[in-house]
Amino acid sequence: MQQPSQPDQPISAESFPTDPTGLPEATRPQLQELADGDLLDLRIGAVAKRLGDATVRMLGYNGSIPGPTLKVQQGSEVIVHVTNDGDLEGTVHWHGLRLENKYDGVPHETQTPIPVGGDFTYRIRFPDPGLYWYHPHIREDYTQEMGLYGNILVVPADPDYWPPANQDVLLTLDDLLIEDGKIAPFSPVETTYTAMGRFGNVLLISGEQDYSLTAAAGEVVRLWLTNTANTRVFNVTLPGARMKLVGGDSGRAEHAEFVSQVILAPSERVVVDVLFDQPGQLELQHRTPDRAYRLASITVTGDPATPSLAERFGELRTAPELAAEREFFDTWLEAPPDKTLALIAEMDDITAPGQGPVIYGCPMHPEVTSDEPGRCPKCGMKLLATAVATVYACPMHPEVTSDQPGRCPQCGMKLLVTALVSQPAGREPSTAPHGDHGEDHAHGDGDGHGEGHSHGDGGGIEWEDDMVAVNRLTTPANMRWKLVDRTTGAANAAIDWQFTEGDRVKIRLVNEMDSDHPMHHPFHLHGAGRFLVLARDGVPEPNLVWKDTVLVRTGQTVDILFDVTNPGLWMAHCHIAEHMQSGMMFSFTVARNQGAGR
Ligand SMILES: [Cu+2]
Repeated sequence: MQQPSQPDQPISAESFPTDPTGLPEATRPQLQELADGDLLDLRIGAVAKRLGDATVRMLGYNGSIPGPTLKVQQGSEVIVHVTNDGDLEGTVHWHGLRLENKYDGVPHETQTPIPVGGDFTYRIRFPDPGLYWYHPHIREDYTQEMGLYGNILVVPADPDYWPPANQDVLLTLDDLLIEDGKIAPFSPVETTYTAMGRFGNVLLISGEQDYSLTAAAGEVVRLWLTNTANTRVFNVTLPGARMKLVGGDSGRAEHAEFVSQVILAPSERVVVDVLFDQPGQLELQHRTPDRAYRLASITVTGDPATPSLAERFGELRTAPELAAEREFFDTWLEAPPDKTLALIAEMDDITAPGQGPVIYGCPMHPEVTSDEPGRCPKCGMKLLATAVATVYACPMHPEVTSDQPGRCPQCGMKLLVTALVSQPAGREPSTAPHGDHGEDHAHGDGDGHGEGHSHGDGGGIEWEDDMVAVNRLTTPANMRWKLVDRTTGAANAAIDWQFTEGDRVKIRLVNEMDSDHPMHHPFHLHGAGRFLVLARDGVPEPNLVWKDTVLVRTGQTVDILFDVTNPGLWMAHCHIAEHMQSGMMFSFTVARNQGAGR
């Protein structure tokens, strides 16, 4: 196997450029309908993006954030000529597509990175209907946060594949970390925020802070949702309208199902149909156990929908191709796993002071302290050492610290007792999105979509960054995320799985609590195939859908059945950008099946 793509080549600059002066303003994504054999030019370049009163420098495909939406026919192939005028070398990964290996966009393994000023031509195929997306695969923590993502809608060959809908609305769900009117700084040489991933404090829905849409009373709107955030998990609800789950990562669901909320981990897709039965003003929301955030405002007008699909909305269809998979389901459920992969973290004592007395505390639970190293009884996280001394710091300028109370010389703000020291490894206010869209609603009571079971309040999901001070200091050097093959003991790039085209492989993903920082991970497999979730914590998956990413909650065990179809060298990784960048990935090979005649 070739050298893994980590670490990325450092570039020699103090920081990435941040000045938006003179740049074209980011536009909204264009819909690009492409026929078989069509050519699309896709240019990566800098744009100026207005966010409230601030204008920041971001990156876009063809000048828009998100990039253009590609609408293509199932079974077709298109040619995409990519020009890189971005900030660093790049590739384009076509997420979820089972395509030819050499166009998968994995740097060094399947293609040479496209240098700044260079170009590359991809031929991409669409064997499966549904919703997919594209994004870079180098310094994804930076490039994806900067706006490099776009959707692909693959129209099924079977016109009756989806139930009828009046309109299609594609929404990318993202967040961006803004500090002092600027995008929080990135290091060009290393990924930061590797513990929790970089949570944003501004939500961007299809690139907009205030997304709005209009529907007619009685209309059925199909919402095509993609989570393009670095680490934030979204729980989408639409109070006042009926919502029907119809599809997921790769195509339709086994059963259409009425739901009150849908959860999307980074890179996951969900397709829901929504019936707006009466005129009024509604809000699409992201609900955590503590808060509700507005994702979009929806105006439902009094004009009657044409045609009226209200009646047919009540139909709950079953997909025959997935019903067929049910026939063998019990056999796979009972079979021992072919591969077992543990998801764990190793964290250095990054807050450890050099000398003097120390106490140990949990960064997530400041009330938990101990005289000795150990783990937090509440969340299992490694207790971090801190000096028993008080340090004061400016909340706006973390570089300003003092051992005395006082005021910040830069902004005059009162220095606060910090996190890091006085309260062991302490807790700061989280980076919960605020401002226009961070509306505090009544307590969401989390009426459970029924996925998996819960560990702690968040259901095994870190909904916000509750340890900002520590998180900011974590890098691949002091925080190592690992995928460990429990059979061979190999970790990350040392894992050497080999499959053959046509294989079906049962993989067990174990998110171990015995880890320095137990946390959820969205596990992604590249286009060597696609998989079904068999069971979560032993509970058989009630509604199947073909997937490329599965959320493995804290402490959870998820069994998947991987249908291996495409030969080549493919990646498996956590889709929290900062976790992948800190090494939580490996590649595996799929040999061509000589007898398959493909
Ligand atoms: Cu992860």
